[in-house]
Amino acid sequence: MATAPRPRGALIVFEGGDRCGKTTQCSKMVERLKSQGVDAVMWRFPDRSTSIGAAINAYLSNQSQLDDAVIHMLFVANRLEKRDEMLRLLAGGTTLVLDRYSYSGVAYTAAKGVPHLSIDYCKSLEVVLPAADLVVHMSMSAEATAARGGYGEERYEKVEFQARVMEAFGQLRDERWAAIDAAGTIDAIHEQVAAVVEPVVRRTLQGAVLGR
Ligand code: T5A
Ligand code: NA
Repeated sequence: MATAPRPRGALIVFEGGDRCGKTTQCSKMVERLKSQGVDAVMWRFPDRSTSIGAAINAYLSNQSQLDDAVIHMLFVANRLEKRDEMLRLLAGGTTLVLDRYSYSGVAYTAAKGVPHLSIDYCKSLEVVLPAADLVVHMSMSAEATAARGGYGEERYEKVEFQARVMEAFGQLRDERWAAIDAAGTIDAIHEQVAAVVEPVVRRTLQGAVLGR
């Protein structure tokens, strides 16, 4: 007798401005899911470990200059180079928790205000990537994140630019979006995050099929 196919894993995406606590919350959420027996892994975008990621890292740390369209394409390519593995993991039942994804790609470039890199154009480049089941948007004012440790070391960590990024994120809100106030304590935020993530993970593991 054939065994039933394994349900797919969920694609959970954390988004927000620089230093708002995404990595902290992603790690805690993945640990919590694993402790519940969920097969879950965390990835970060940009993935700085690939050759495209190294070029992105040089740009972000101000060691290189690149045309706005070129760095945009590198961020897109950095997701595309992980597409097949993402699809394979999701189809195999692994839940993927991503520290940034397409929404960052669109919001940060759109915040630059370059006419030929509009929100709609940027969104159009993301459609071949797997769609998120849930976007956890960690919202915090640019001024508050600027007070966090290590702020200001990378290219986009400037209060005025971050404020434009927040505005762009606001325009990307869709039905998969959950906004979390990122200004509380790490544990309090974690409980709010778990309350939105766990139902989506459960529902997905209960039998949804893989979208585009
Ligand atoms: N980008 C990214 C694009 O332009 N296009 C794209 O397509 C993509 C994918 C790098 C940059 O690239 C841009 C966006 C970014 O500018 P990144 O490596 O994710 O992206 O950089 P950051 O978002 O800046 O990542 P950080 O690691 O700096 O910030 P996190 O992950 O938001 O925050 P975290 O958890 O590391 O915490 C930052 C600090 O705050 C403390 C932590 O201990 C740490 O010191 N902290 C708290 N302090 C008080 N209260 C809390 N609740 C706290 N939570 C964490
Ligand atoms: Na991070």
